[in-house]
Amino acid sequence: MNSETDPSGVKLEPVVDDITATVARTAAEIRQGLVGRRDKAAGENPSGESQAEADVYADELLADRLASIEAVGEYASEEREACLDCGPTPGASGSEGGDRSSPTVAVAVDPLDGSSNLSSNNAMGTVFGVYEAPLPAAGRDLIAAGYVLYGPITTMIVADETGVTEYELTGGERTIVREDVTLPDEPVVYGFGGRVPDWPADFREYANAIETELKLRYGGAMIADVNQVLTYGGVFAYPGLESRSGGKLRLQFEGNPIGYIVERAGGRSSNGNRSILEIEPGSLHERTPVHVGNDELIDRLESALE
Ligand code: P6P
Repeated sequence: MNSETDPSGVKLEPVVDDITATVARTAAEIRQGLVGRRDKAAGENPSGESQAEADVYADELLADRLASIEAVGEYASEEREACLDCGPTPGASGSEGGDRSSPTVAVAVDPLDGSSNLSSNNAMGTVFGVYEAPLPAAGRDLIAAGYVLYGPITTMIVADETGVTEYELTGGERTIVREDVTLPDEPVVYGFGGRVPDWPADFREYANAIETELKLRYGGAMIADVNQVLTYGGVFAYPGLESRSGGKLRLQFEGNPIGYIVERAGGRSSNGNRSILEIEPGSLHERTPVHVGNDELIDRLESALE
């Protein structure tokens, strides 16, 4: 769809800008709310992982704020079983979606990616994908994606059809610090998840080669590790494992948004044999192997896994 206007004549950018501004404002409250919410919550997320109180808090804030945006028809998160219906079916424009003058979208969120880092006080993030289709949707249905990184400075990366922009967030307001963010040509860092004995032999062979060429940067929060790749060039992977061939990361909430961002920044994404964005989803919380980074490194990965 033309990024300028869709058939109903509405610019897509305002929809995306409204969502990113809402995430930026909410991120300030999420960060402040981390203190005192480091303990485990009572429940588990739909992927069977324990939740921190901060996971639940971040999800409730984001659901409340994003669901109230008129153009948001669905909200889904890693922390809740089903989609929250908050309007007409995503992808509908004015004609199908009631008296709306803009297309409706679905927002998929990982409210606090890497929340296990709360115990060790290391970086974590909030990931979001804006799909112009009902969830679960393929990554090619994304019209924008982004993440907030709770590092020494709170920063935000937003990718849409025009490219990738980095902001610093102060008091929930966005200040552009880098436009047209692209992966540096010369890769420097790598970060691979999972345990080495659990890596399939073909991935281990690839990793052995990469380890002789690049510097290890792995911190246990995808957003922080991918931000290293986006900043210095390199490759991040959470591969399929011997114990679970689908790997650990969720397609809707992690793989698609990060794959979209890295591809918009001139890199590649892969599930091991094709772009993550081409995966036809089966279920909302399905997992996928995730490999993102400089195109030459991903080309080599796909050759190694053939
Ligand atoms: P491991 C965080 O729980 C997460 O979903 C990603 O942010 C991160 O890349 C990965 O899992 C870390 O997994 O097995 O290294 O703890």
